[in-house]
Amino acid sequence: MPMSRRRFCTQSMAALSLAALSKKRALAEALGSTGLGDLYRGDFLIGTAVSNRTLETQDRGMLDLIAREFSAVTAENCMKWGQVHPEAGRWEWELPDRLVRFASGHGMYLLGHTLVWHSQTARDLFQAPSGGGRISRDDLLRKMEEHIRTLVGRYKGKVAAWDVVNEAVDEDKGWRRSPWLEILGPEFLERGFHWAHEVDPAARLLYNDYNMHNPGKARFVAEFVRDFKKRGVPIHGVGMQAHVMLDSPTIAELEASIRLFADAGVQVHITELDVDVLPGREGSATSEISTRVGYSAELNPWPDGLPAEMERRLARRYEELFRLFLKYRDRIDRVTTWGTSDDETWKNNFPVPGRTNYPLLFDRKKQPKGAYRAVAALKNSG
Ligand code: 9MR
Repeated sequence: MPMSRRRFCTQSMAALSLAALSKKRALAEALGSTGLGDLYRGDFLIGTAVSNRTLETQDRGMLDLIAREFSAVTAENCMKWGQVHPEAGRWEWELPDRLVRFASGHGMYLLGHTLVWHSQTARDLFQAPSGGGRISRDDLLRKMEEHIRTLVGRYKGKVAAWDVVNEAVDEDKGWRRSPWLEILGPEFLERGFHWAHEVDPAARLLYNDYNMHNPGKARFVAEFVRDFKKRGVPIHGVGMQAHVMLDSPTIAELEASIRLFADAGVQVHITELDVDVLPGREGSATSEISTRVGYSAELNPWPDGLPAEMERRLARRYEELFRLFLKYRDRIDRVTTWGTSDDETWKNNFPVPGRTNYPLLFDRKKQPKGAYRAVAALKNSG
């Protein structure tokens, strides 16, 4: 086991207090099963994203399921700039605080998502404080530093890893032309990593993006990661979101990217795994958040349940993905699905609104699906 992974495991084990451990065990026993997180302990963490709805309603059923099945949780929305810091001087701590308490209470590894992103920002983020016009470089740097210091500082020692920068690369074109890039240049990335590290030196810091199987994008990311490491910018991991479909990307494409990032000297986190089973249209195979495709019944063929053959295909897809992840268990720290049960997935509304999708491991009644059993069987069968 390489050094970084050993250190990482020791850290997460230390975080697992005895009280939390026995609570988790009692819960697993009461429910009569061992969760995926336990099955994969020793390989990598198994995570899920926690929705605002779950935190707002304190949905017991969902929270118990998450505590039993997973060893890591990500803030799906509640720590994004626009939600936690909707305008200068205003912070909304209620939901992130609840998530932090839940994760600490169950000894779970907590992912902060995300410090710097072009989407879901505060409305006034890129406006000059005096009103009118675009913010200056110095003012934006000041805002960014204050945001990172406040957020990372509040959860120091509680958030184990941060997605410091999200989606800053534009497929084959290099840096994404976001306001961050236009105002600050690519330097904004390293500033973010340095500030987060200064505030919480123990937190693991990640760069996170989608379509990381795209060789052009992956090469670009691996190159700046190498450059960061050479120049002492504190980056510890690359997050491959992995919003995939049944047939694409191929396992070979994903494998090539995992190797590329591992060779660049960082750990890999699979950060937002889900498998879209619905028919696509041009544009639907991307996770670019601005993509929209109009609704039509032919794009929503299974509103009342997924046919058995599709369930089997979904299970086979999850199985081949987890086989790949297990092959790289020394380089992969965590595999997180983007949500727990099919009723809460963003894929019901993206890129086509109002569909019935089936991308996760638990169905709409929170029951484990064939895909879950396939993932569990990889461990149960030794
Ligand atoms: O799952 C999130 C959804 O609830 C939000 O409406 C959406 C808005 O931007 O963001 C979703 O999560 C995204 C994540 O933060 C970054 N990678 C892509 C995810 C899916 O859009």
